Amino acid sequence: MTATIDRLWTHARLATMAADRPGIGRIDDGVVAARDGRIVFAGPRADLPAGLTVAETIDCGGRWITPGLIDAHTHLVFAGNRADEFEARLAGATYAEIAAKGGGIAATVRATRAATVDDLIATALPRLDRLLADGVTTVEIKSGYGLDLESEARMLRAARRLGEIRDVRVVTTFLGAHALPPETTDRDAHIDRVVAMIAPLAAEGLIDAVDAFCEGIAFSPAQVARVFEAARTHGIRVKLHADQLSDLGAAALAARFDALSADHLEWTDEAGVAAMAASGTVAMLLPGAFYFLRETRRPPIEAFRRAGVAMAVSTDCNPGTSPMTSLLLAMNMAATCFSMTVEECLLGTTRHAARALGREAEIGTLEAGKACDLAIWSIETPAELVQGLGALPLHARIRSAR
Ligand code: DI6
Ligand code: FE
Repeated sequence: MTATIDRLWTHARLATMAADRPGIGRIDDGVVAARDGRIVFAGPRADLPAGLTVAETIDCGGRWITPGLIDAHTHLVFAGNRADEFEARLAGATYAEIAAKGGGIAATVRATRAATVDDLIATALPRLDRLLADGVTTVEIKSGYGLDLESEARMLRAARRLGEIRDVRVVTTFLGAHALPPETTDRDAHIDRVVAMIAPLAAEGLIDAVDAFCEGIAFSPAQVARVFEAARTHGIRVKLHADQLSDLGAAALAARFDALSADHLEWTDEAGVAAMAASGTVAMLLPGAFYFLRETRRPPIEAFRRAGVAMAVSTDCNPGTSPMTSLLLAMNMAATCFSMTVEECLLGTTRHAARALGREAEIGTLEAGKACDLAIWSIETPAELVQGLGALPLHARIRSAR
């Protein structure tokens, strides 16, 4: 414990989300102390060491403090929009029919390829700002609408720049194996190109993780495995869009490569759950896409609980299947659509989301040593964060306060 601290938040109720207390780690008369952007103490006021020199004290007036929220699965950077496709689906067209006519992901690829880095930043900023208004301090952003080296690089550069323009931690994921680009019908040839993109993108510091879409309409387990082998060669961790629309054994494939997370998981079977439990792979649940596509098959939440698989929740913000820019709303959908508890939703956007990004040593809980990323809420009880539909309960957002 350092004798001097920069900022001390007092009269707060804390949800530390730390594993040393049950549930959300509730502390009723809590304080958080920070120095050089790091938490040096978070706990009951009575346990705060005496004799500290405090530069600034902030009275929270009984408000709640949680770790800054983490949106650990987004496609935030893209150009254009697909509102026309939404209207067509309302009139009866299916996602597959729209894709067959050159819509769907291909439409976003066309718009994104035509956009400059500045264009991509300008269109992503309002979405990012909406997420920040929900107390998000870390956001993962995937590529995957460029599908050639230059366009993927532009997306990832735009993502990195967003983290400089706004006070938010950005984690980037290369999703070159998202869809087949319009110039080819040869899936294996696209995988060859994706594999070859990893080295130059990694050399430019643009890749924190590698992702793929394992699905009948996207890439097979064998094709995904080739991408993951290449990622492994470069020492880059992987994650996977797995078992969203059908069961290809994708969750087990992710586990075989020690994936940080397997995502979606509506069709994951018991073997997949067991494999994820053994590898410590996080189950990333994305109720926005489930809701927006009016899916009916729910991920095996009860099996994840029984097996002790950590569950995370994110927006999956994307123009086609989850045009959602509220992580609080994603939590509500996880509760209403997937019957997750309030505690699971909150852990799923803090401690477990940090794990899904491989950043659990840095963020996700209020504990000494972690970055001082805080969300301060004008609420009476944490359940309000999950209950609201479009509410804006955030009082203040602190990012690594100095
Ligand atoms: N799964 C999805 O739901 C999105 N990507 C993915 O791999 C769809 C993205 C889109 O339609 O633009
Ligand atoms: Fe996604």
